[in-house]
Amino acid sequence: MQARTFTVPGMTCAHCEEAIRSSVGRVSGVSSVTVDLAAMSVVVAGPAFDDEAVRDAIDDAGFDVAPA
Ligand SMILES: [Cu+2]
Repeated sequence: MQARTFTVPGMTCAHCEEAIRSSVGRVSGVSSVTVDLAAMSVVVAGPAFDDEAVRDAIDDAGFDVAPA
């Protein structure tokens, strides 16, 4: 099991949250996506996933990931 927290400052509402959840949820090896709008965080967990693929999925949803 692997978990990473990504900081995504551009999320403002439930639609943003859903867009991220749906896009990141399709990444291979991801089993859960937890979005916290107030904390601007996206916590991704799963058996094995590629950080870069998650970043790309967040990007595809129309959001920028803050540099770690
Ligand atoms: Cu929104």
